[in-house]
Amino acid sequence: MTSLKVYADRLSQPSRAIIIFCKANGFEFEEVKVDLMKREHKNPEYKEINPMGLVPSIVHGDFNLFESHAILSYLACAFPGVADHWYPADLIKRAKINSVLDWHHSNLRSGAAGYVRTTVLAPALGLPLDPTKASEAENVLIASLSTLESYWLKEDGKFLLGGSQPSIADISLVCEITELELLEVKDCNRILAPHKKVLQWIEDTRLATSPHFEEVHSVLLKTKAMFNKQSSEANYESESSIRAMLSTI
Ligand SMILES: N[C@@H](CCC(=O)N[C@@H](CS)C(=O)NCC(=O)O)C(=O)O
Repeated sequence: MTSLKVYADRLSQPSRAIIIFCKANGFEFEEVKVDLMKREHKNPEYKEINPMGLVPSIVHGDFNLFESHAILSYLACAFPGVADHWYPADLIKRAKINSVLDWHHSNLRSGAAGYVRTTVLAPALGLPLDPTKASEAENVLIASLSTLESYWLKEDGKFLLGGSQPSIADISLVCEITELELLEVKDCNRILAPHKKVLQWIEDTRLATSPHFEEVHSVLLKTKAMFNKQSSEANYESESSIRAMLSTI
């Protein structure tokens, strides 16, 4: 069997999406940690794999690939036995999933990643806090969450585009939003609590990919506890600020 290596840091949203997808589908793969805090993604050896110096990336046999959406669709097609709902063979269903993924990168991701980077992550990255950029990112994030509710989650199914089972887009977008776990609880609540459909969809995606979802997210909970100088058992069900909001639905 051709070997698969996933180069990732679980603190990175797209890295988590790839790892959860591989685990949920029972792939045999090696996870190679590229430590973002140690700036290992800028090492020349890693840049041989991903010249952009970002995570995630994969090596499958002698084929290298970066960009998480491209990786997810490649893996869904390259490995036999991946259930059709992840990346349907039907051309129109597939095109719609690609449409959500493209929307994600220019909307939800720039808002969520931008907000986290300019607030709680800035000190850890040795960057100054930037309230102007944080406020701009928050506006993009809130607009994106509203679009998720009013458009991408408008149909009856539990998942994006009315799906009754998750696709690669569900994992990708949910892992983007779970980065908000790192925020102070009041900020996480202010941004997410009004978006009830989004909260339920995150929970449904967790349940559909459990226990891998919880296991892959445990590092995020530990990091949040470290930021807040608290202890953590990394138990998603009891420590997730996002899940706690479900009780308000
Ligand atoms: N569009 C890329 C984004 C990759 C990306 O931005 N990765 C971040 C972590 S989430 C990274 O490696 N950041 C390191 C840096 O910017 O120096 C994907 O979906 O794979």
